[in-house]
Amino acid sequence: YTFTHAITRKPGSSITDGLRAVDTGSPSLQIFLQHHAEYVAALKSTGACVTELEAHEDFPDSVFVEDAALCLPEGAIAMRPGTPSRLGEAAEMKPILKEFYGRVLSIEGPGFIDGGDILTTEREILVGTSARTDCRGIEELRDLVKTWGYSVREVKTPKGVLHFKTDCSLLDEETILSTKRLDASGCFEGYRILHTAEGEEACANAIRFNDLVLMPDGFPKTAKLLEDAGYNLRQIGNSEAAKLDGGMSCLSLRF
Ligand code: CIR
Repeated sequence: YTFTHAITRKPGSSITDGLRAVDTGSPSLQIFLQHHAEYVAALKSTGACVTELEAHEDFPDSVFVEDAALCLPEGAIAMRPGTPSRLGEAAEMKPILKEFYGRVLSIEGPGFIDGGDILTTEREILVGTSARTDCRGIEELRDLVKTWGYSVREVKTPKGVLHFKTDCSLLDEETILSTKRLDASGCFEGYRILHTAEGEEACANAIRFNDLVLMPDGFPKTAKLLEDAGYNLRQIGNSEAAKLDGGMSCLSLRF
């Protein structure tokens, strides 16, 4: 959770075509841009260097850069997003990653894997199978990172939840913020778990970024819990990303 860099991409006007599980109305580009600026400012306030890519109108969901790649200290890996409209985002991200990394690998397929299903902790890489990520994608990732000494553990994203990290986030080397429904699957044995408050499951997708924890605003009980636990919390507007099932982690690649 200590990072010197982040990559973000501005939302474009095609954001109104972004994918969503349930239609709760079209996101407003203007409000999304304000929230996005707040988010970028919070990342920058920790001293990190933040690359802000211009909007890519061909890919309505490309503001959610996290799904296109996995960034590790040893190298970056372009993912293979498991939904047709997002598949091309990985190839778009590759040249950008090459500006920072000598080594950029790719998931070639036939499997699929979205960055949102990957939680990297200090001891392992957890990857949830989901509607976007399958066993073959996870196997290919496992082979790629084995040489760098990482162990990949396959877990399950709860049914009806978009990504594994929709329901959890890493807060420090041993602590994970998780919904009760995900924790109930038993996948976090050995970690310290803080549960999102009842009815506030939608704030589980937070990020620890250097000294800050960024969390969507509007979840007061969980916010208090995190503040009481000693985290330096920054609450960021997320109403428009939430209409497209996005949260804090989706909006950046961090390394
Ligand atoms: C999608 O369905 O792919 C986007 N509307 C939301 C992606 C959110 N990304 C993430 O959780 N990592």
